[in-house]
Amino acid sequence: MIPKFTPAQYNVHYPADRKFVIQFSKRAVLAVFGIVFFTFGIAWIQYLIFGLPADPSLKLINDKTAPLGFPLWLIFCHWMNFFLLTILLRSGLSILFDHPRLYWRADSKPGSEWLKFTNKKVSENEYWTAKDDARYLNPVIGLPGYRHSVGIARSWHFIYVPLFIITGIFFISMLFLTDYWRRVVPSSFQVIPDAWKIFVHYATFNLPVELNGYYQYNALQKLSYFGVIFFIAPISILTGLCMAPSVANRFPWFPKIFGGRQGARSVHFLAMLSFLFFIIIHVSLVCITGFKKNINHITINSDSESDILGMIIFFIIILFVVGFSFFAHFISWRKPRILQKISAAVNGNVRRITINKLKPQKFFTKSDISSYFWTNGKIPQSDTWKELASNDFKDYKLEISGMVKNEIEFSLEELKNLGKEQNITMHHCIQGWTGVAEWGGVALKKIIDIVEPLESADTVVFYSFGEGLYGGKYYDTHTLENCLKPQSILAWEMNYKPLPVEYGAPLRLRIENQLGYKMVKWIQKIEFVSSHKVVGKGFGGKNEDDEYYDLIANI
Ligand SMILES: Nc1nc2c(c(=O)[nH]1)N[C@H]1C(S)=C(S)[C@@H](COP(=O)(O)O)O[C@H]1N2
Ligand SMILES: [Mo]
Repeated sequence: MIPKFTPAQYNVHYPADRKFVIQFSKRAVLAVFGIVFFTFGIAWIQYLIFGLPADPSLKLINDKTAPLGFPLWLIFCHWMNFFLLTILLRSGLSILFDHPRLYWRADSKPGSEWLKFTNKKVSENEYWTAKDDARYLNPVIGLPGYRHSVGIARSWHFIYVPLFIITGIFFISMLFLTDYWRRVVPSSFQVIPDAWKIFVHYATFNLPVELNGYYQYNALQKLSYFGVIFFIAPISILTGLCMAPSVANRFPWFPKIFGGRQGARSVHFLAMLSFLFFIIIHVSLVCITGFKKNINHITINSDSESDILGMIIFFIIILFVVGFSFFAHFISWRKPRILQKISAAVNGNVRRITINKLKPQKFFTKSDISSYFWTNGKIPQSDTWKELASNDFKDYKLEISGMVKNEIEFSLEELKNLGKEQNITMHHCIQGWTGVAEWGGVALKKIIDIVEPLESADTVVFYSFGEGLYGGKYYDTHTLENCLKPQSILAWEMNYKPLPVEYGAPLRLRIENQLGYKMVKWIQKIEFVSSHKVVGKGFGGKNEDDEYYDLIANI
């Protein structure tokens, strides 16, 4: 199942330091303890002073007015969601661990996290990349787990998200098309004090009267189901959507609802935690309150204790889900190109018919510039680059070749004489961090006009002096069309100062409608070709070749 890693891959996926730690900020710890102490404390005070409140379930014991049982569509949605959540949660964690820090601020500044899974303190004078910072996740928990599997994890996540949304829409429609909404939508605000009374029972280790779930849920149960269906699930979907840079770029107000791009990422994680918390309590209570009976409810819609068909179906479902997890790992490691292709097809098409029809907006100003900006990429080790760097790149020549009428070399001076474009933009790394910076440099269009690409040249390749994660030259490709966009520049300036070495000196790409990995740093040369298929392994870039990232990363 696990592929034979090359030594380079082995080092990446099994780093020497594999452990992760869970570190909450002081404020987050205070908030969590505050909530727990407050709720449990008040429950106990009430219990000790006023005694156990009357159990609101008593009046419901013989109430059979709500629609009873579990129709087939509901059973289907229940298990479908169970299956989908195993994939979404596990792949989501794998994505998270590629940048194991959660923030509220858009600059993703180390030190400002409310939760992180690493104890690494990032110091100002050390070159510590976001890739170095990724943590190893056990593949039993993560899909696919290990380190740096964000490309594959994203494929799983995004292939299954549409199914989750469709199931949700179908489920909620059916609730309201039938009478079943009455089982999960509280009919009055009385449900809140009633739920509290039940909570006081549980919190003080007094089990409330147990209602048969076939006919009735108790108030706390009803409120939790209502919350999961109408709050947690929609919030997961909305925060997921507004984390997409292509959405944020067109509807800047949307992520602001959740406190910006990183806020949305944090809320997305909190929604995942809520799901996890709900599942743990739900499954425990299903077990405690009569496992066999409960399973018969939700598999064969039978209230009998003796039927064993329900158990058989249950075990088949569990076997399927576990079997699928193994299958998912097999695909992830042995056939990742399939995932890369399906994910590109699904999301490429969804994007084509929706978001691509709208123009992104410019909306950052000088005051938005981040005080911290993560780095990625291996600083070039070649003697050529080091020599050039030692001389402030005075001898640097950018070589432009391939399918052009005029092959040419530019010195930095000559490039600067072509004029300067400046943009303030938010950089989105596929790993999850963001940062706002100003970039200044020459529009690629100016260079393209000079070199005059041949009719058949369709793709522009940017080669770096530096290496990729597994060795070999870092490169990436862009369509000629995209390079001609006004916000596609070769930058030599960052935040109004000469581009620092760590950020890609002497020249780096800024193609503002793309994700971070498409922006090659430490550019050595540019080549015009007929298609991305003729370069490297043929998938459009170093990360596309080795990490199964998308060829098109429009944002
Ligand atoms: N040469 C080279 N360029 C690269 C990379 C790399 O590994 N090597 N990483 C890319 C990725 S994944 C990101 S997010 C951005 C990071 O740019 P920054 O270091 O300026 O933040 O650079 C991109 N360009
Ligand atoms: Mo990145």
